[in-house]
Amino acid sequence: KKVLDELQQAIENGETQIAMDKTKVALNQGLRTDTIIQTAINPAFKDLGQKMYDGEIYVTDVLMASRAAHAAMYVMEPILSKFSGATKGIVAIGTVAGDLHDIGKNLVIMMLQGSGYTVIDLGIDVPVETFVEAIRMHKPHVLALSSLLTTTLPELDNMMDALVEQGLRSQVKVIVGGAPVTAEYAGRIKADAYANDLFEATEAVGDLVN
Ligand code: B1M
Repeated sequence: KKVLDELQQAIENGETQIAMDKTKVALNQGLRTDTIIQTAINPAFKDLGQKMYDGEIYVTDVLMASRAAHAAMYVMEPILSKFSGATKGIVAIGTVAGDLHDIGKNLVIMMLQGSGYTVIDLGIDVPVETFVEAIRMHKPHVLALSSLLTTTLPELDNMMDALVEQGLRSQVKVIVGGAPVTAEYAGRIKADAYANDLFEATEAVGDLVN
């Protein structure tokens, strides 16, 4: 679809207004949010990641693109988060300490909310202590941890240790995700689940609360 190519391009160019307009056009054409995410937003960042790695673009370019993507996501938010009814469970989510990436986490949040979960978003660069505090305060069924950097992966392990040390391990299920996280890693640190994308994340949370 032409409009999805244009949306991808607008995101890569950091053109916020165009990204919002193209998202509206795509929705008006009857395209589904998951199609928009998978066919325009994800490829934009795959492309940007490669260009960033190759040194063809700067971090500031990626930051501009992130703003455009957030704007596109904001247009889809009312659809992704639309749900009425009793909550299916509480999920506390955050990006681990030292890590500022939140685009994927925010997509996961929208999808979870749209599927009927109450989500407590602790934001980015979240220290282990804050997660622990949130578990005590909100008693979530699931703790969802996002890590996008290989350098912050050990934070996932630290979090699992903290849960055991604080006597909270049996009170909460843990799901981990983010580009460098693998099912193998999740198994090694004894997390309860791993998800590769927002769809898997929502399905896995469903399994964990039941
Ligand atoms: Co960053 N960055 N970045 N960056 N950045 C990566 C991750 C990188 C792979 C790029 C590269 O070099 N090719 C690389 C990491 C290398 C590594 O660790 N091996 C990298 C680097 C190096 C850096 C900096 C160090 C760059 C610098 O300053 N020199 C710096 C670090 C800052 C920090 O965090 N301390 C940095 C900064 C940034 C920006 C701020 C510019 C920006 C982030 C803006 C923001 O998030 N608000 C940014 C971006 C955008 C990226 C790339 C290009 C795209 C990430 C993204 O949003 N993807 C990324 C390259 C790449 O991934 N291809 C890159 C789209 C998003 C929808 O996908 O986040 O994977 P993703 O989320 C998916 C799944 O992973 C999963 O579901 C999501 C939706 O399907 N998922 C979960 C995610 N969390 C989940 C949690 C779950 C379940 C599933 O439950 C718990």
